[in-house]
Amino acid sequence: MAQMRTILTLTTILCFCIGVAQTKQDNLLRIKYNNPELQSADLGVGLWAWPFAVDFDKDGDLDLLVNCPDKPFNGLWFFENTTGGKNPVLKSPVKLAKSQRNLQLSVENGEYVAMTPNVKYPSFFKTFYQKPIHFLQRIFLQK
Ligand SMILES: [Ca+2]
Repeated sequence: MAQMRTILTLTTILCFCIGVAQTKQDNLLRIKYNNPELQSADLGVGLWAWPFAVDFDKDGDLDLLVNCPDKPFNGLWFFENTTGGKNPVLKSPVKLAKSQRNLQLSVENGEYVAMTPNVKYPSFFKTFYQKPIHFLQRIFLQK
């Protein structure tokens, strides 16, 4: 009886998820690549690109940083948000630094911090990959 209840619950959850996904998909409009009706350009960086919405220039709106550890545009790229608001217009990218695989950003004490596996880069927007803190070394030093 418990197995039957579990199967029924899982089936209900699955149907709900499919229904929500279908509803969201129906509201989306696919924009054709290189659409001449759009007054914008396509944004392409490269393989395995990883976007971060952050206020890099500290002007109050979210800019776009894209980390691309592969080809053809290896690097950490800054797309400045020039308009703010819900439909931002981004400037052409500026390369800020080299890329790192598995880069993640977070905020610590009001400042952006970057991390890769076992390494933390404090004050990332000022120093990028300088002054890394290796977690394994810190653990060994504390023994
Ligand atoms: Ca900004």
